[in-house]
Amino acid sequence: MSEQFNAKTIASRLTTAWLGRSLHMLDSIDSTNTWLQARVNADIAAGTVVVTNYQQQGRGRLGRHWEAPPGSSLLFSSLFRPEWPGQRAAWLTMIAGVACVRAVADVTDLAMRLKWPNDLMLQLDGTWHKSGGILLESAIAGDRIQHAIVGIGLNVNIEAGALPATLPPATSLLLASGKRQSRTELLASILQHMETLYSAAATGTSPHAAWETYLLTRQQPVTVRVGTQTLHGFAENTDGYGRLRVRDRKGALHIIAAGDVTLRESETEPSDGTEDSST
Ligand code: BT5
Repeated sequence: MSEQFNAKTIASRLTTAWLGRSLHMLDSIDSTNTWLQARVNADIAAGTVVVTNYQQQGRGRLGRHWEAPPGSSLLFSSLFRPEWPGQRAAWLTMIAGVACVRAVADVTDLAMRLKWPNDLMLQLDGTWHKSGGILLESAIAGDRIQHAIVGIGLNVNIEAGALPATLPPATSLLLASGKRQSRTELLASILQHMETLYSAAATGTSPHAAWETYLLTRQQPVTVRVGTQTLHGFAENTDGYGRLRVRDRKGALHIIAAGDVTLRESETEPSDGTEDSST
């Protein structure tokens, strides 16, 4: 029997002080990020969370789609009004990533890891698969973050045949653990970890050190795509704002704020440094 997943069951498991205490559960919606975006200038409280069973237009970064069959996944967004310096926006992605890793460890016996900048990864048959993603949308005025909407999509109980055909390959907690998992327990735990990490960040404690310990994308050969540019190099680590530090084979250091990364098993790819893949 599938678990009850509604506002009442979620509220009954919630341990947070403020995150998710205002919670909207909608059976079907275009996108939880879009829903909050449309209301952000109204008098909607920081800590508001919107959850859905199905998104008709789930979004990834750069206009990409997020796909999940009805009732299979965690699909939710949280609103924050941090008023932190703009450079710290990536802290919210870090907070969400660390919270997911810790919640998955609490509720299941799986060791989730993170792929820069926003992927939630699980190992299946010895290779890393994408099991979720984070979509951060923030508004910065002057040097301050006015608001930030943190959307999380986590593949909980998606069966093999229902996964989107993607690169990196997709998986779910069900497939990686061999059993169905409770969306309610996972959501309550993610929100608790996010609240704890956010409260620490609000008083100046960066989530960066914790985030980096879970990051697969360091001390690794990588290929990074930023727009039409492709860079082959070695991901050394990240800086305090979450930017990836990649050393190319000529020894030059590239500091990358946003892009897509492929982990490379070995240094077999051609080319040094950057190339333009648009030609
Ligand atoms: C992300 O973007 O990974 C961020 C995904 C955030 C989704 C949540 S759901 C709740 C909230 N409301 C929204 O509308 N969005 C957020 P990106 O790094 O751009 O990756 C997108 C790519 O992931 C797609 O182009 C596909 O290749 C792949 N993909 C789509 N659905 C997937 C899934 N269920 N599992 C794994 N990969 C998927």
